[in-house]
Amino acid sequence: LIIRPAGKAQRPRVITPFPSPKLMDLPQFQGEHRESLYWGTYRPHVYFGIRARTPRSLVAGLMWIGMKDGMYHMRHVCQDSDELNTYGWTQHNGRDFGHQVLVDQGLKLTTSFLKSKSEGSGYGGDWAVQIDVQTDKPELDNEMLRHGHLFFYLADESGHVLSLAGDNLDTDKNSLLASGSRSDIGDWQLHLKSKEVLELHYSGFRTPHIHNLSDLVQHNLGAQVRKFGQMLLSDSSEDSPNILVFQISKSIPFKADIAFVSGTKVKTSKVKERVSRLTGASLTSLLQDKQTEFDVKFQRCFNVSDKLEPDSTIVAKAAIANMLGGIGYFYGQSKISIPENSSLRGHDNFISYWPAELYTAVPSRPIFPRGFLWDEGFHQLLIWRWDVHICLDIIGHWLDLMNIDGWIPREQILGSEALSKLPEEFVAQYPSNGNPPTLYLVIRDLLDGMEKNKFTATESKGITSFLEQAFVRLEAWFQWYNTTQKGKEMGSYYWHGRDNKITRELNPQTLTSGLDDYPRASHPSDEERHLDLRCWMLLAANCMQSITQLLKKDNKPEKEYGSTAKLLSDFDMLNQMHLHPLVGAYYDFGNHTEKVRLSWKETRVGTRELVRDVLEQPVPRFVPHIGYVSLFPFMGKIIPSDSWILGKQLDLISNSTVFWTDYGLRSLSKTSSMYMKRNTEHDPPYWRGPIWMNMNYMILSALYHYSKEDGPYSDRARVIYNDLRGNLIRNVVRNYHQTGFLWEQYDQKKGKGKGARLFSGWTSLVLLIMAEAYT
Ligand code: 6A9
Repeated sequence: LIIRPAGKAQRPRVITPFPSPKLMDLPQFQGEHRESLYWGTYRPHVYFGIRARTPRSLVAGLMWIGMKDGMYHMRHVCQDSDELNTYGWTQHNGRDFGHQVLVDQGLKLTTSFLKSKSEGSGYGGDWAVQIDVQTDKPELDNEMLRHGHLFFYLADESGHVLSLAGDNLDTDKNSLLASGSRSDIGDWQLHLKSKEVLELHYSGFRTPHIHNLSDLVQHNLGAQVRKFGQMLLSDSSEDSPNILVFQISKSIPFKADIAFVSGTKVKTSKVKERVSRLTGASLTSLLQDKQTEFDVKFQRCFNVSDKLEPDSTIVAKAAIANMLGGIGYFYGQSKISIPENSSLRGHDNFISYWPAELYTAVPSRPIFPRGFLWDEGFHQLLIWRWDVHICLDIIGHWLDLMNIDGWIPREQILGSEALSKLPEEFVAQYPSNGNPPTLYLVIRDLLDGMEKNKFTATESKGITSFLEQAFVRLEAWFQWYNTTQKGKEMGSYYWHGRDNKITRELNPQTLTSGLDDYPRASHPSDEERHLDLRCWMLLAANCMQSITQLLKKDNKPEKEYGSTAKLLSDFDMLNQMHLHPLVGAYYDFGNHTEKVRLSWKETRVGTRELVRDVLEQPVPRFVPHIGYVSLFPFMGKIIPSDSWILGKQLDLISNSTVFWTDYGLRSLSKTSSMYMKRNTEHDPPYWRGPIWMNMNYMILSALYHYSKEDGPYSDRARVIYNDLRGNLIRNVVRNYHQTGFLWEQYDQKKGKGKGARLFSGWTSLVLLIMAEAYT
């Protein structure tokens, strides 16, 4: 924070919070709601981790020793390089239960999580973890598969001291491992129980840097190996430890139950009863009940069982379970880039946003374990159908990140654990840059759901009072886009912030649009008209209009949104600005030439670099690439159902040299000059061919819509809809069973999963496709 020396000490505008009551202060998010969501598996970046929704929490987690290429490796933070055969939640309800399976070569771990609030529990209740260690290759003479080594830790982020139960831990006699005290939950205890005799060791550390936990444990073990030739923790502790690590070793198979109980100071708190309820046979049976409950709720929410093969049902459940199990809680300050000429610029070229909490789902636990604005809208399409209170809580957190200008930073990298995942140059957020306002997509869905009586009275009341309080923020958000992203011509918009000085990119990226390297005008300028943004604005205006109607706001804003919506859905105007009448396809407009290429040049003596050659003067024109952007008017259902243009869109979709593949619709037509072209030496094609689930979902939604509209194209839309839906489901299911994961995108040639794996963000929309639940 920058404090001005004299006069009014004023915060720079960009880091000034939006001046209206926060959504998270609404009564619906206090009391029981808040307490019921206190503890959770909110550390999606580790294989198994627990924390509370509070800035400096007591956190718990699991490590184990795995083996790769004959070497021992510590498993802790989700990493592709660990090459687990599979991992992820097979069941999770987002609240008090989750069941995860991890297969690491021959080792099979199951981690089950359960919360329970009973008489005597402290704030947030108690929780338990059952860890089941098995091997499916007992025949192998492999030390790793004979002995399992688990490391379960507790760490207090606020530095409180954790007390070890004793130097000689003997869980046979006494299950207590550790205890402590915190202001949020009172006194607490950690217990370990098992039917088997476990070998137990421990180490204690004192450090504020809990994101280095893997290193701490590895160093401790390394030293032990060197001294004694044994992979066992040292059974010693630094003074006043705030981290305790317990090593649990036993020949495989075995099971260990860990129970965490709080509020233990009070005599009558029935600690013993609670621990025995949360361990052993009782825990197993509680977990079984929760499994059944999950299955019943799954059927109630998505109603897919009669539509699916058993193979697909497994994937369907993994999709929602991983979406819910991937929800995280983060706390920290975004870094905001400041322009070069700004007086705010000190020795750093960024300033910090205010410290903020974010409760959000994440696109990918190993690769992108943090919040992304436009991804979140897609995530919520699934989540509201499961638990609308969780959905509102997440949207509320996002809207509370809005600054006084109505801007919300796109990528949320909050806290040291999140920061440790990526290089510094990727951290700063730009206040001139947007990202598709997909939260309007969810809100429209919620409004629609209320109209169709999909919610209970309490739920509807919750949604309405949420919107009451959110209204000013949603308005400001709309205004931010409508003013800062508008184009030269009335009713036109373009993604601001593209770099027009770039010499290395084949086509300067548009990260703001979410479609990163999807080809746009070759020469960024204020001449541009971006079709996708225009359609997002129509959605936003429509949504704002519906909210004003619902809340019966005075009709001035309603009229404004109504007239914007009318302007943007004017078919003739849309066609004038974006339709190529001969091709029948929709395009962006901008300063463009097709004649660009990358070639190797000697830029300085001895250095050869790949740079862009422009072989022709760009001119203002349509940008002739057919791809996802071209289909936005179709996705927005703007095209009248009897228009020949609708017929043209169906031609393009079903044409296998344009969109169609056996695995879904490709992002860019094969006929495009940028099809599968690298953007720079280091950037392979991303949105230039591969198949993405979020866009396929939107396109299916439109096909479904047009198949039900009267008109000459409804039969054709239905046929294409069924084929496309079948292709998408088949391919994702096949990949899941072959590889063990959902993937970020799918290759358009063979359908193979690519990019990030264990990408249970929008790829999970495959479940809504199975359920035929569309926006
Ligand atoms: C940069 C790289 C060592 C890219 O799913 C999240 C986003 C989407 O919002 C976006 O539409 N993904 C899509 O095009 C992933 C973005 C990850 C950025 C990370 C750091 C350095 O890695």
